Amino acid sequence: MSKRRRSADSSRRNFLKGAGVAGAAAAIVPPATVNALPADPQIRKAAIPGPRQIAAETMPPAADPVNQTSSGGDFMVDVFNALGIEYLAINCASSYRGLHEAVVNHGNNKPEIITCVHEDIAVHLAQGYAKMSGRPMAMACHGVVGLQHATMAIYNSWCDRVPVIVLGGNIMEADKRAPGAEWVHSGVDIGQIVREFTKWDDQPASLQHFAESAVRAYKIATTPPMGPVFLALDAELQENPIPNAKGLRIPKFEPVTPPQGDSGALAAAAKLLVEAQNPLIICDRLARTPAGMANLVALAETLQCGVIDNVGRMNFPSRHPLNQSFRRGLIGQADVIIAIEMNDLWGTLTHFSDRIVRQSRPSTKADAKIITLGVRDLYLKSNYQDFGRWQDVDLAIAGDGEASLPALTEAVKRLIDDGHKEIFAGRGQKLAKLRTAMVEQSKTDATIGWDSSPITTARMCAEVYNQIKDEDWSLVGTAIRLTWPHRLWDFKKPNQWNGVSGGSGVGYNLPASIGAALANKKRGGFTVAFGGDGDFMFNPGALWTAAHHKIPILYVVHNNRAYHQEVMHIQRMADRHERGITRAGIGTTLTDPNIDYATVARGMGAHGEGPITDPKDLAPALARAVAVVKSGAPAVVDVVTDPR
Ligand SMILES: Cc1ncc(C[n+]2csc(CCOP(=O)(O)OP(=O)(O)O)c2C)c(N)n1
Ligand SMILES: [Mg+2]
Repeated sequence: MSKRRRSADSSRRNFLKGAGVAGAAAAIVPPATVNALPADPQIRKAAIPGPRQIAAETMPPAADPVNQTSSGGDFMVDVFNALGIEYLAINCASSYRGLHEAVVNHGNNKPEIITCVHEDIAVHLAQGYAKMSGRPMAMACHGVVGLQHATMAIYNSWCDRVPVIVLGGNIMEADKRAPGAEWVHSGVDIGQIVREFTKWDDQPASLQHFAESAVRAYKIATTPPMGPVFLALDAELQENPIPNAKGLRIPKFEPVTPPQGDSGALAAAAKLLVEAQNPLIICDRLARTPAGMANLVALAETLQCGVIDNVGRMNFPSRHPLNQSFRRGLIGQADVIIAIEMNDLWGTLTHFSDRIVRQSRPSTKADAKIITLGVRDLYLKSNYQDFGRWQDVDLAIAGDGEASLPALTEAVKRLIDDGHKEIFAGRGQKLAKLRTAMVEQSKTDATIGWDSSPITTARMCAEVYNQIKDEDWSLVGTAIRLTWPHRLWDFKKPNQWNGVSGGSGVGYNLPASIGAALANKKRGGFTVAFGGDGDFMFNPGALWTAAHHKIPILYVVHNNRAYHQEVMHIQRMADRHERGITRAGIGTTLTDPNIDYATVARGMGAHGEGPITDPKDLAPALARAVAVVKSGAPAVVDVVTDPR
C-alpha cells in the first residue's frame, strides 16, 4: 500500500465514504442477523439488499461534507502542461473521469481534448500528429476495455517508432471499486496488454510517482528509437484531494541528445564510400526534424551518388536528380551501400517472390560492402518480429542517422580531392539523366487509360495534384501501392510527407491523416491524403472528429470496391493450385451493396463528393472539396478507381 493511503490525512472523503459503506450495510443486514431472518422467502428477499440497493444506499449524501478544492487530476494536468502536451485525444470513460474533469475545469481544456469515437482513432490521430508536428500528444482510454481497442494503433505506432503518450484509467484498490463495470474494467497490471509493443509503462502509486513517471515516459517516448509509452492512472489518485501539495514537485524535463555514431567508424564508412565506384544510399525512417532532409541532401551531393528512399519519413526531395527511388536496379550495381535508419534492410536488399512458392535471392552484388547507420541495432523485442530477416553487413554503426550525417559528410569531404570531384560529377550527371528518363517513362505510363472509367489511379493522383500544387500542401497518406505521388509530385519541404503506418495494420490511414491535419491546422498548411476504401471502413468515425474539431483535410478515397491486396493473394493461391481465379472476389470485395463514402462522410458532418466514376467529373468535384478544406473543414472525395 502506498504512503498516500497509509497517511492519516489522506482522503478524509474516502474515509467518510468508507464509513458510509460500512454503516449502510450494517443498518440493512447486520451479518449476525442474517440467519435470524424470517422463514417466509418473500419477506426474506425484501430484507436482503440487492446490488442496486447497496449502490443507492452507499451513494454519497446530497450534501457531501467534504469540500474538495483540488484533486490529484489537477496536478496531473499541471504535469502534462509543464511537458507542453498540446492535445489529449479521448474516448471518455469513468476510469479517468478525475483526469477528464481536471483537464476541462482546472486546466481550462488544456491540453485540449480531442473527442474520438474509438480508441484506435485516438492513438492513430496521435501517431499522425507526432510525425507532422515533431511532438507527442497524449490519448486516454478506459481501463482494460479501452486499452484493448487501442492496441492495434499502439502497435502501428510502435512499429513506426512514433511517440504517443497512452494513458489508461484503472482502479487499483479492489475495495474501492463499485460493483459491476469497475471490476471488469480494472486489472492488476493493465499495462501488460500493451507491454510487448510499448517502449515503457508504469502504474504510479502516488502523485509524486506519477509526476516522475510522466516526465520519464515523455523522455523515453521521444528518445530515438522513439515509441509509444503507457501510464495506468489510478482513479483514486486522480479523484481524491492532493494530500501533500507542498511536497509535490514536477521534475525537470531535458531531452536526450541523440547519439552520433563513433567517429572512427564514420571515418571508415567515409573511406568505403569515397573509394566506391557506385556507392548508394538507402534510407527509410531517417528524418526526425527538418534538418534530416538537408543533412541527407548534403551527403548525397558530396558523393554525387544515388539515393533510394523507402519514404518512412520525408527524407529526400522527390525531384532531386540523385533521387533514384524508382530505379531499384541500382541496388544490384552498387559496390558500397550505406543503409541509414532502415527498417527492413533484408527486404530492401532482396528480391522476394511468393508467386509460386516463397523464394528469395539477393538483389545485391556478391561482393558489395554494406554499411548500416542507425538506431535499429539498439532496440528490439522478441515476440513481435518487426526487425525482419538477418542481413549480413560489413560495418554496423550505432547512432542516430540524422545526428550522425553531418560528421559523416565532413569525413567524406576530408577524403575528396579534385580527381574524385571530377569522377563524382560525371556519376551525378549520369544518374540525373537516368532519373529524367524514369520520370518521362512514368509520365507516359500515367496516360494509359487516361479517360477510362473506373478512373485510373494515375489520373486520380494527377487531378488531385493539379488542384493542390500551389497550396502549402502536405500529403499525409497514400493507399497501398499508390506510388504516383512520389514518382511525379514535387516533394521538397520537410512537412510534405510523414510516412506510413509502420505495422501495416489497416485502419491507420484515415485517423492518422486527420492527426497530421490537426498538426498542420495551426500553421495553416493544406493537408491531403489518399486512402483505400477498405481502410476507410475500419475507422470512418474519425471524420466526425475532423468535423467536430474543424480539422481541414482533403481525403480522397481510392475506391476499388475491394480489399484489393487480398484479392490478389487469393488469385495467387488459386493460380498456384491451378483452380482459376474466378472466385477470388469472395470475401475480398466491398460490393453489393456498394458503400457510398460521400454519404458516410456527410453523415459524420464532413463534406462529401462522389462516387466519381467519370474522370471528367473529377476536377470539378475536387475543386469544390478544396474550397471546403480552405474554409477550414474536412472533405471526402470518393473516386471509383481501377485497382492498380
Ligand atoms: C487490421 C488489418 N486487417 C486486415 C489486414 C489485411 N489486409 C492487408 S491489405 C488489406 C486491404 C485493404 O483494403 P484497401 O484499403 O481498400 O486497399 P486496397 O488493397 O484495396 O488497395 C487488408 C484487408 C491488415 N493488414 N490489417
Ligand atoms: Mg480497396
